[in-house]
Amino acid sequence: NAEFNPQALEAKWLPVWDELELFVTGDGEGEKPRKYVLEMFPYPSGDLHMGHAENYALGDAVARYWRHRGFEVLHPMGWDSFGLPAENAAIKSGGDPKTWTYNNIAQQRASMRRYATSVDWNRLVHTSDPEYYRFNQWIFRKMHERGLAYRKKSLVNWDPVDQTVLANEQVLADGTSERSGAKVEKKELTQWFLRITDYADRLLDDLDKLEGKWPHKVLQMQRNWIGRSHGADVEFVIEGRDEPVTVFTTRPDTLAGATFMVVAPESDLAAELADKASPETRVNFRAYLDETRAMNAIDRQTADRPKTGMFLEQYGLNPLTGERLPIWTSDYVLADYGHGAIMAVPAHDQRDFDFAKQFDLPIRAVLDPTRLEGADPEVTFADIDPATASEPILGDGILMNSGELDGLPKAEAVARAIEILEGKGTGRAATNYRLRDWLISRQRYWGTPIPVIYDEDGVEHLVPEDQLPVLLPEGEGMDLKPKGTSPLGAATEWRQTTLPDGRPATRDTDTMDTFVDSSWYFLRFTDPQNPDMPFDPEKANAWLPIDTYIGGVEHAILHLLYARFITKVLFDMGYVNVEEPFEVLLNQGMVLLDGAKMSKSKGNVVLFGEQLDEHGADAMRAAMCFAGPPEDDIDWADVSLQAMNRFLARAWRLGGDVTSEPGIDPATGDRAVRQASHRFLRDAVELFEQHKFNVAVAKLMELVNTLRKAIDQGPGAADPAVREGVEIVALVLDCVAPYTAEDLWERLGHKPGVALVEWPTVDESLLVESTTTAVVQVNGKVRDRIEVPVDITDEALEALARESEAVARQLEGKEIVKVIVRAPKLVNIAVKG
Ligand code: ANZ
Repeated sequence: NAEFNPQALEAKWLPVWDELELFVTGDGEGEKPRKYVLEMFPYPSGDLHMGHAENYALGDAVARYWRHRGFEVLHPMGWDSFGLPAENAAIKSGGDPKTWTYNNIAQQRASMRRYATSVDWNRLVHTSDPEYYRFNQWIFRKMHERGLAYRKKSLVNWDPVDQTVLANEQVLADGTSERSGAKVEKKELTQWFLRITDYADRLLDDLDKLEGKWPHKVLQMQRNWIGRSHGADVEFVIEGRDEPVTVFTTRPDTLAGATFMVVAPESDLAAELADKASPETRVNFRAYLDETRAMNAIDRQTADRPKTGMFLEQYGLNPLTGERLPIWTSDYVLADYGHGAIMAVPAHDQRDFDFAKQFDLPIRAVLDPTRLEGADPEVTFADIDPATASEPILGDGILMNSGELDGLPKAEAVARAIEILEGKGTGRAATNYRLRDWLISRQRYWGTPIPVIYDEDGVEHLVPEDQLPVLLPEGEGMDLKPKGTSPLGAATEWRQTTLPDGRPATRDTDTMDTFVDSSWYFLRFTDPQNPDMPFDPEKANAWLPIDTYIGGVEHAILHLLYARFITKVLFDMGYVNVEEPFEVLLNQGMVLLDGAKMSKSKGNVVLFGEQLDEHGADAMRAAMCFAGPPEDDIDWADVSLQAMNRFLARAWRLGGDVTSEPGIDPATGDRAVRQASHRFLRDAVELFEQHKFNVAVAKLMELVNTLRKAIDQGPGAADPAVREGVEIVALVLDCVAPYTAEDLWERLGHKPGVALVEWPTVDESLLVESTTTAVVQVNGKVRDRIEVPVDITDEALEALARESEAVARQLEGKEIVKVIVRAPKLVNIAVKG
């Protein structure tokens, strides 16, 4: 018997598979039903890593499964190849981001081939190819035509040492830069935005359709990110000011409980009000503003931070009660949410409560929860009055101190308050979103040039479609070091251009956020070589939506939101006929080592290439599927690739032992062996479709054991049912360990290409259960379970039950008073003494 050698199998089958081109897919025009299976495409930052190994093992199991089930499967691959790491590597080494990127792609591609992911290699897409990014520019043009792309001045985080814009995540809690340690400043830049807020309602409402198909957690994260809240805009007259100030509140019912107002320190209103205050307050305000600017948004919103702020010496008037409300400024009010000003209701809002306690401001309750039906009669209002107690009243209650709202519960009071405000003309129902428009300008080199030019008056003009792509100039020799403006600004020749009418113009020197690239790549895969369009709508529609999208939860918010947004925009333009691109989303867990995330700094990185060399692709792939539910993290320290290879060898050896010829009717073989194989086939369908790959592999292991026994102990290697079973092993094994499966298939006397072999029809007559489990109870307590024929008689079942040792022990020295038998499921023996 030959030895199982995973490395030899790879060397043997890779060239054969290349030749056969098993996974080349048409345009979906065939008769077969279709599936589009996609893994999130990799960023080429070196070789593949263990996270990729998991992602592609799971995704490929799904793709291979559907092919066996008779579907035409689109399973493409590409690279998300623009972005900062390439640029930083180039700055460090003095090279060119392009060289670095395409070298890494070549390495990842070679690894992926060895890993045997069943992709259509004719459909490769690299987002840094001009053939791809020209359509980023095309989409930008189309969006601009529809008013969905616009320019606006905006404040960005600025690192004065590294001379670069920072993402919020790069600003540390103390307001310094993660890169240079410098105090981060805010700087105003004119930037391009995509109007995703126009789609906020659709992006939110359509999440309901994905319930049950996407992880609930991801849906919730998307909902929170969009952050829609319903409430009211309320106008407050300000003493000594012509225009009233509008505030947004979700609780107009609490209007009579407002005891002060707060404005965001960096709002225009705060500056204006401070200007009218005493000289001392003006100076203090400047200092407070500087402190606020140095802080990041996340810190500002942490609830348990001590409240800071100051009185601006101005007053507003409560539109309901006419009461004078002092106006304060504090950093817990954000300039870019709602109207950047609030009415503070300390009795019913935690932050306002903390602020009022800090600065000794009045607290007046307007909702009494003790008067609600079902309230605890022991608790009186005096016990919980926020004016004296240590916390506000946040929930429902009956309105009081509120004029005509008195006596109403919260929900009714909210509606009534809006009616009253509308009647007076001092307020109206309003909705607010946390979602902001998508800022896409980056002062970076390695990205898609923004296809806009400016004439001598600074007026913007889109680059005409027939002049696309705006090519990125060669990076070789270019100074890519951050210096405050985009490196493209230094490409003087590239920068100078002309308008169609011959007037001189200069190019926009920023590049696009690389999330633009990944927001539509899945559409390009349906028509990857199209020179005129991002894709032919007919081809895209033949495949859409993506049936299963597999990737890490780190993309739960931005990537998925942007991809959903661009899909909806293209839907509105008539290019695709679906509004949601991803039908089912599978978020795999992380691959950890000894419970910790792998990272270079911890020195605990398990290298993909080393694992592959040492144990082979099949053991890695099968182990990734077997390690547990795909959503859970895998601890690589608990995974044994040696053990997995022992299993694969066991499966593979079956092929050498089968002695019956192909083509003999398996129905003439052993029934019990056939039952095991066909029950496995039935279970495997459900398990693969529910992504329970680990259970599928466990059951495959059981079937291999059953077949080993059948060969060694009977009915023997010549039984056609044994051959049938081993063929089923090969076919299902292909989903998780394709090299072993292909070789096993060959050993059974077949031509190469097990990946395209169709799933056998399950013989239903073999699925009928002929035995069942009966429960034996003594005095109602379960004492034993016994396997019995489904057609057993009451008498025979009772006799079997009495023979059970566990039951006999319970009966010892006792008197049986009654025996109830319900064949074939239950025996209950009542005893006394
Ligand atoms: C009065 C009030 C009373 C409020 C009460 C809440 C409870 P969401 O749900 O997140 O939309 N708010 C409004 N604009 C703000 C800003 N720019 N910065 C910080 N806070 C702001 O929150 C809406 C509530 O957050 C609003 O309702 C307002 O406080 C506050 F018992 O108004 B509320």
